[in-house]
Amino acid sequence: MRNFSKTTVSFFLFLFLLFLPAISANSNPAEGYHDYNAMTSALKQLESQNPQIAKLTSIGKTLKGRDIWLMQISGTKGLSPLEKQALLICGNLEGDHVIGSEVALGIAENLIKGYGQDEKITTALDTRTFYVIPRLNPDGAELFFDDLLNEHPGNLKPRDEDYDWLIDEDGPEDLNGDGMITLMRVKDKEGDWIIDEKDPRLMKKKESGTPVDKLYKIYPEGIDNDGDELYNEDGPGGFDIDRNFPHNFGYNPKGLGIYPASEIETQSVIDFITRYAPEFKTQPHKNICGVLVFSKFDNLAAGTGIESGTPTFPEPPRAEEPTGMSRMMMFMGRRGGQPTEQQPRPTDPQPKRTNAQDTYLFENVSKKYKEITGIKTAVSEKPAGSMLEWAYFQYGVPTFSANLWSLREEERAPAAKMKGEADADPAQSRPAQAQTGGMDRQAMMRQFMQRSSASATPEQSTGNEDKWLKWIDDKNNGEGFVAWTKFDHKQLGEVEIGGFVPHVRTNPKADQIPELNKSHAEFALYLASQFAEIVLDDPEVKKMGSDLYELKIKIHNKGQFPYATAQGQRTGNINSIMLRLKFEDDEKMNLFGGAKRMDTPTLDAGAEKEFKWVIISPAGKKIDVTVWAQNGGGTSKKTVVLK
Ligand SMILES: [Ca+2]
Ligand SMILES: [Ca+2]
Ligand SMILES: [Ca+2]
Ligand SMILES: [Ca+2]
Repeated sequence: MRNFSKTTVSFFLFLFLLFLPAISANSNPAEGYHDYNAMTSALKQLESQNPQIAKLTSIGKTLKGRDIWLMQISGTKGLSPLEKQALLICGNLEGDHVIGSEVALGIAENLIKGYGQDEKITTALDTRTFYVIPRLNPDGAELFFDDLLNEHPGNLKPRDEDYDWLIDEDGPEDLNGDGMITLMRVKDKEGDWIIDEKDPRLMKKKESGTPVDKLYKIYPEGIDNDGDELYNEDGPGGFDIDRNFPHNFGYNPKGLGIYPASEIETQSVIDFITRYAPEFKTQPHKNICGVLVFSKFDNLAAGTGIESGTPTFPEPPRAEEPTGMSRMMMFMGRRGGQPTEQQPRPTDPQPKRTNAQDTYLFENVSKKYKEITGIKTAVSEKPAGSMLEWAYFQYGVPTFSANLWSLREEERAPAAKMKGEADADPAQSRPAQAQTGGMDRQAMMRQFMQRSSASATPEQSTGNEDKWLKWIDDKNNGEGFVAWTKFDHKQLGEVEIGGFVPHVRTNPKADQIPELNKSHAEFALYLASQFAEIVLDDPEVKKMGSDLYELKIKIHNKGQFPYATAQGQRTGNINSIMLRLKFEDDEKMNLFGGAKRMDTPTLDAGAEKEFKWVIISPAGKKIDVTVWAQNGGGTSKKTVVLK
């Protein structure tokens, strides 16, 4: 009888919970956002209504057959689109960071519709090209529009996350029927979590001496579908595109990709930027002089330069633990008993911090970003394997990323505004919900879940949970957190289900999009206006004697960025500024020392450089002077007559 009545209560509780969505009526976060079809039509319409300046192409097809769209925007005057210096804008790398694609689309719309109407935009498009990839990860983004709310940062490539030879066999379930996947907390003597006494909605790591009856385990909401005692360990697949770029790439395949740039999405954008095109006999998109990313990482409102996070590289073998090969070497080359030399640990050659000579540039742009957008702070994790890092550290151009939606100034402690806290690695300081659910059922689970930010479980954290709760309570009418509620779990017994509403900390409500579009279009215009412009001044000729002339040529950079960043020079990816003389008559004209071709790796903003030659030549002969500055406005030519 007793059992029966318990079941009855559970049944009524179940019925009650079934109708909960109608009662709580949290607004759908995807309302007012473009799903794949809507995004595609919006882009096609922009192109068809403005064919002179907008050109839409697909730079790749995802696993699910969706196009990765790229909109090229360039005015009808001036150089051809490929000859103009270009700004690449790329959004929605993380599947659930859909706001990035909305703002990228908004910028495209603003630029296209403003051409011929707004003077600033018209000038910008006649001197610059904008490449806009609004949604690099359309497969992942599509889950944002699903009826069931669940955060999914990766793409949709299936993968076996728990090495049980089954793929995507155990995804989460919405057990309490509230239309979203949150978390379950369950009392467990072996748990690592306790309820935070400051706010019982939050969980924190246990302390030494915590009584065992206060300990909890945390799981994503759902049941164990395959009976391996792991809960929701292998849901719909996915690799996080913004951790798949070939810089600072970790060896942990979970969530990052199988190898650097293993994913179609990553390959498509890298290929677009760097591909050699036989029809042009060059890399046509080397005109890209700057990159603006919208991703969960932020170096505009949050901070200045780019500081990498820590990828999960494996421990290199120590000298005292010889590997097969070194054991054999010891056997062949050394007598027994001779101590082995301590091998220094291999150092990672990939830069982790902004090149010191480029810091000012990031600082200046960050300052301007805050001024233009009014967004003064952002909380950002440190990137690892991100496009932000790759485009700067490997491709070598100034690269910036805005996360567009984050805790703002008033929610942050005043001291954190300066530095330090904003840069703190959240992995070190996250409260419980951060740790992707803290699946401590098995050591293996712990290992890969904690390593990966793109596991199949709900990514519930950006750190700062307490501040988000404050924001939800004070600024969001209390919407955004599902109160912990008891639930009778058929496998775990009594659990509580609750936690942050998916997407509330990643994407703002759609009514904020127009303002973000406007301010970021303004910022994109500013960024493109900063590129280096290498100008060839009028050459000076001085007659030094009969048939002897001095030729002086000056170039200067009238842009606001250096011709090449210090990092760009290091990568060797930025072509030097090349100056070349061509004589009208090579037989009768000769250089008195020096060379006809002079290369200069860079020129700072406002800087100038003078070149001098002494030429032996009959009077009246001509010299063609050409300056080729790919990252600084292209080719300039002048002709001088020796007299
Ligand atoms: Ca599996
Ligand atoms: Ca639920
Ligand atoms: Ca499994
Ligand atoms: Ca399972």
